[in-house]
Amino acid sequence: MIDSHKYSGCFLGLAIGDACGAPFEGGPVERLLWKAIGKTKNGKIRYTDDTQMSIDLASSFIQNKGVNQEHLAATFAKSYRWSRGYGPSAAWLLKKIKNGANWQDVNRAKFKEGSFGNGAAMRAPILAMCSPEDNDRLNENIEKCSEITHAHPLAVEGAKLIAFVTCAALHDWTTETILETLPTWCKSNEYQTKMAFCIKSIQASDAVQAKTLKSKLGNGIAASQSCVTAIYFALKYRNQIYDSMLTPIYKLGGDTDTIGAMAGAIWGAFNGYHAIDKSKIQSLESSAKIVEISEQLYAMSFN
Ligand code: F2R
Ligand code: MG
Ligand code: MG
Repeated sequence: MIDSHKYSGCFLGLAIGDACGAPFEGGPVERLLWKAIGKTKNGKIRYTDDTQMSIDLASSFIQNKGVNQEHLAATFAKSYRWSRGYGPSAAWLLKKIKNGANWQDVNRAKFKEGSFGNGAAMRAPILAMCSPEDNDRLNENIEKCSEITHAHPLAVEGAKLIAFVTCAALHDWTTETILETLPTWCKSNEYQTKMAFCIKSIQASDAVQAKTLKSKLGNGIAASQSCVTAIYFALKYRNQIYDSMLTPIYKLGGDTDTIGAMAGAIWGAFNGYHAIDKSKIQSLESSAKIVEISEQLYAMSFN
């Protein structure tokens, strides 16, 4: 049985990786904006769309005792606020749903195959906590939850990779076993090539230079430019302290909050709640609510 603290570790790892990474995300304009809106009135650090959509996904799953696409789409749309820093296409789509559109009519309206952004992958760790013992259900849930906002095959494949590695971390798989299994989880050439480099780099004794990581794995908002990068960091730093993983992620630049969120969730699933610095947890907005939701997800899976 999985230790319950791995659930709160996973969710807080995601939220803190996101909130602490937000001031470093994107270019000068985004960074300046986050300087202005990055703290709550009582001085807590604000999380972004990555955590908001994860909370929405977990809450909808708890309320419906499973995935209900209509309810989930409405929940995402109800929570939408520009100040959480959503991706442009996701923002457009959620505003349409908020104004009465069916998600099926807008999820492929901007792009023929849907969005390939990392928006489905950044919330995928939650699905690993929803079905930790049932791979078929997990696979099906990822497809259903991704489709609403990120129907593109590369977005779904990225979400699966992040969820499967989170699930392996919840079950304490060895790094060796994860590295052996990772290639079987990659379907497209794009992910296969990146994963081969990721595996070699994790096995190497030295850390890879930031410039090389950026060019070989990526640091952008497309799922194929960020999911493997997050997996590299989570596995390379699994036995080191949380902050020592976040620092090089943020130095990489680009999609820092999302790579921090995905790597943070996997790291938290390995190491649990008690491995995260208490002052970091206290500095995050709504951290008590995040712990409470994690406990509810755990109760649904194991009680
Ligand atoms: N939006 C942000 N941050 C703003 C600054 C980003 C900065 N410019 C940077 O490059 O790092 N952060 C949040 O957005 C990301 C999650 O995005 P999500 O939900 O996947 O957004 P979206 O809008 O669906 O996709 C992102 C953009 O990718 C392009 N795109 C997607 N699918 C495409 C397709 N099939 N064809 C062509 N282009 C496609 C579009 O430009 C989309 O707007 C996270 O980082 C989150 O933190
Ligand atoms: Mg974000
Ligand atoms: Mg981001």
